[in-house]
Amino acid sequence: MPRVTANLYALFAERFRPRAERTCFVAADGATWTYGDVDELSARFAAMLRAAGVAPGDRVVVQVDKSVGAAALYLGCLRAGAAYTPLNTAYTPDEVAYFLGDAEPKVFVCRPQDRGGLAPIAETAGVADVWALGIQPGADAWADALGHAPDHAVAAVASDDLAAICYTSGTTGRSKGAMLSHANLSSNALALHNIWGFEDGDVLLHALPIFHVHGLFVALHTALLNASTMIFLPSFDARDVRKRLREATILMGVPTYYARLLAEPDFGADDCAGVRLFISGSAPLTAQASDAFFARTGQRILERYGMTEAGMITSNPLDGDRVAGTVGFALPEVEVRVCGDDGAERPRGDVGVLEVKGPNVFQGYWRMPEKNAEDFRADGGFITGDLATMDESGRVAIVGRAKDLIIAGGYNIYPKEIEAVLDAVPGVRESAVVGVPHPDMGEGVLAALVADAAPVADADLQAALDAKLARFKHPRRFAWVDALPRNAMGKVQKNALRERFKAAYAAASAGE
Ligand code: MLC
Ligand code: AMP
Repeated sequence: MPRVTANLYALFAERFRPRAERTCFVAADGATWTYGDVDELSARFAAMLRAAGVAPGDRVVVQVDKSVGAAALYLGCLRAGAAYTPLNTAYTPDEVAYFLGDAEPKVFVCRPQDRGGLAPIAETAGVADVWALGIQPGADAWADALGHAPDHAVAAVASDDLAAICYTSGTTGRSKGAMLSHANLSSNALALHNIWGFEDGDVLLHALPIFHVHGLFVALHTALLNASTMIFLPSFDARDVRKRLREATILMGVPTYYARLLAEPDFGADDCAGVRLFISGSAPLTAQASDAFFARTGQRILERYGMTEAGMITSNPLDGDRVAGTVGFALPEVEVRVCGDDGAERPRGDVGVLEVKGPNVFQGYWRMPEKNAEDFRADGGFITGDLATMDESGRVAIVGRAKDLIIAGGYNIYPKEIEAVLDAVPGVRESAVVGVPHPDMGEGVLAALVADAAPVADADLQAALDAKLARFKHPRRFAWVDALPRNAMGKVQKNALRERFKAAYAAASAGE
């Protein structure tokens, strides 16, 4: 039964409207927006979306730089009942073409500088409207929104109606749209706001991108629920973040953020004096990094674990032991179990695949019934593909991945996608892509290649990658081998490659 109160925006508004005069966003240049301003700007975007014919359930695909306008557009989509579908700004036109064809949005919003190149792609995909959105109101959709009278209505939705579709790459090489409902997002936001003890006066230092779950849902939602001020930085720069930490009480980041803060000379307790909570997730935080941060600042980073398909799943406790190398306990109302391939729960302490059930678990992959049949148990449990252990107290540690996935700087990279591009390069017989330790990004991407005859020039491999894939996915190391190691079944032994090339990035620096 559709209800206004089931809309995630209604939950935020209920919390922040009584505090409308409070500062919501402080931009990098010091410009500020109150909660009242953001409420109104989102109502203008909602009016513009409605005027463009966007109806509840329609997709709005967005590939823009982080800005207050982008956040207000997201909130406008919630108000209009549209399914917000964010894309990483690093994706190439080729990748965008796939997303537009798959999501079939009513509106595609891109960066002003990309519009010329992407409009024909959107047209081919049958998208009715292409808008450009810059980081300031200019000759763009932000300025157009300001020309619309605010439409304060909030669409009535059912709790399982879609609020967002977030694409995640897949082991098959085809990206999948994870369908997240209003109830998925609101239940997770409320749980995190509660367990992380948000207080009046908390200020969030928001340096994450807002096209993925971490920055868009975990960080933004908890702050909105608390009517907290967000210091809204366009991206993570260790020096800027260090400076702005003095105004913040909470920082959320991927492990690379903490590695980069630790790499700052003299970074220490003085920088963090006002911060009550450092949170890490999206990739494993090593016990070594956690201990180094503790030694330097006196603060133990709180590590939590989640994924696009289920939002946050487990968290170390706010009060109580934050144990390095573990991701803590299931969130309230969330059930996790460590299972064998047959779905039977393993004895405590044994390694198995983590399965999750609860109000946070997504509605399935967009238009992929076969994938949904594979990844869900009959009781609604979702198979995460992460290998985990659970102790007697319910504390979970992520110990590996059953899925062939690399995580670099908090971005997921699926080897299959890269192998398909490399295998198609003339002169390449076959390839295998693995993640190996990287001092800055956690993992670095390495391609082992077998040549038909002589090795292909790096420039030719690079040209093929440039044409197809976002740069963060590109291998920065190519290793030519006589043959790929295979087991008796003929399957490539990626562990052997990871072991052989484990030092490939040992001397790499940030961004290399
Ligand atoms: C940038 N580059 C990367 C990269 N980010 N390479 C690998 N992995 C990454 N994550 C490359 C670029 O392609 C570019 O290469 C070069 O680095 C410099 O680009 P940049 O944009 O200046 O990089 P930088 O600002 O240093 O960015 C690194 C970063 C950023 C770690 C700060 O990637 C980041 O903010 N990551 C956060 C990701 C995140 O939000 N993950 C959450 C997913 S949700 P070239 O060759 O072009 O120069 C999720 C669920 C959960 O996982 O549990 O939270
Ligand atoms: P994504 O699909 O981008 O949402 O990434 C989700 C994946 O990130 C999970 O399935 C895990 O493999 C990984 N992940 C997230 N948080 C952690 C963590 N704290 N420790 C280890 N892996 C993590």
